[in-house]
Amino acid sequence: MADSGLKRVAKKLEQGLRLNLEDGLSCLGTPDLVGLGRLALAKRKDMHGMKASFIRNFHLNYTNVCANQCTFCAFHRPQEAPDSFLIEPGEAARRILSSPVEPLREVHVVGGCHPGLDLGYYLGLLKSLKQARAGVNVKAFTAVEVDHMAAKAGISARECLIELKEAGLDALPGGGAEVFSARLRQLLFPRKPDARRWLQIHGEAHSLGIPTNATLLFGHLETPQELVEHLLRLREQQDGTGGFQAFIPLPFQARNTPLAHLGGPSGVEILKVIATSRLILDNFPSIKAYWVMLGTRLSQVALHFGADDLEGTIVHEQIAHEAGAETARGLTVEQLRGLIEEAGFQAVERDSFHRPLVEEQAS
Ligand code: V47
Repeated sequence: MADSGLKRVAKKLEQGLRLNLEDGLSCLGTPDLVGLGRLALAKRKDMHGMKASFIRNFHLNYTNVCANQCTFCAFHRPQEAPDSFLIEPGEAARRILSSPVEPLREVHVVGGCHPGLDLGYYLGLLKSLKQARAGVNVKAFTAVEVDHMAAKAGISARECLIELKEAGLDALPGGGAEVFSARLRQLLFPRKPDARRWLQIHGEAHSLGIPTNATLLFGHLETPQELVEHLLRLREQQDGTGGFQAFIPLPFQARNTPLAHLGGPSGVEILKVIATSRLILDNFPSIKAYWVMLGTRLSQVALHFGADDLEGTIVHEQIAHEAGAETARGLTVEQLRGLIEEAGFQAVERDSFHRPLVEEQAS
């Protein structure tokens, strides 16, 4: 290992010490990609051995109407746009009933902040999905959507989460975090709730026994320092409230956005962020290689750089594809198993709570 910064990181890891901002910057800045990967692989093996997980799931985007109009997003539409849509609860149920994935374990539900929806819509959507498929888990609504629906209903985020849980909410997805930087928020997503609010809503969810995920949108205008600070704030939140299950780094998909000229991060940058996340987020059980945004080929490599989960079958992804993602809209279980096994790992089917399914449950 030629790089002195990475040597220091390796030594701290050997001594069981936590990485700090300087260490994170050394990881991102190292020319020794393979050396960094080795450290992350060792950490990943300590936590998961050679297992890599996935879930039979279905991504449902119930509306593309969004008041936030973030600059990095190609999915949102104004309500009056000819291609805006809103899926009613009954139609959502029909869609998951006709999903080709059997048995479906999880529905991942995310949408825009539609100004016309009230809390009744969200509760109805959850109930309808739960009724349509007995036993399915629903991972729904980012902290940004929870903030939006609570404000509209005139209740606190906590009260809102309690109602959602009673209607069938099992977990919160990790979207909407973007980058915890006031500078970038001002530039790219000024209408979204700030980092403090995003973290507070996740903390409330954890205290109610609702597990959540966290994301980072990277490869646009963020500095390495902003990126590492994002990871450190997540680690601090997890120390306090403990309910994060997985971290999902989202490489910026630039097409059809006002930032198309930026192009998005390179393969090397993506692998460095995955590895750095694994090393800094020592209290996060899982790091997902989100194949939709990484591509299936790089996702296989990411398993060697700290990732331990490939998300799932997904079936019909929309957000990344509106922004030019060239991957399939969904993968079959056989394809997911094939990707994992070809990369040299043991494929493990899991449920929404990252518990491995035993053979007969998994078939
Ligand atoms: O919230 C929007 C981001 C998120 C772009 O929790 C973009 O298990 C890249 O959060 N380029 C949605 N990213 C995806 C997401 C997710 C995906 C898979 C699993 C889980 C989970 C969560 O995508 C949005 C936003 O942060 N996003 N536009 C873009 N152009």
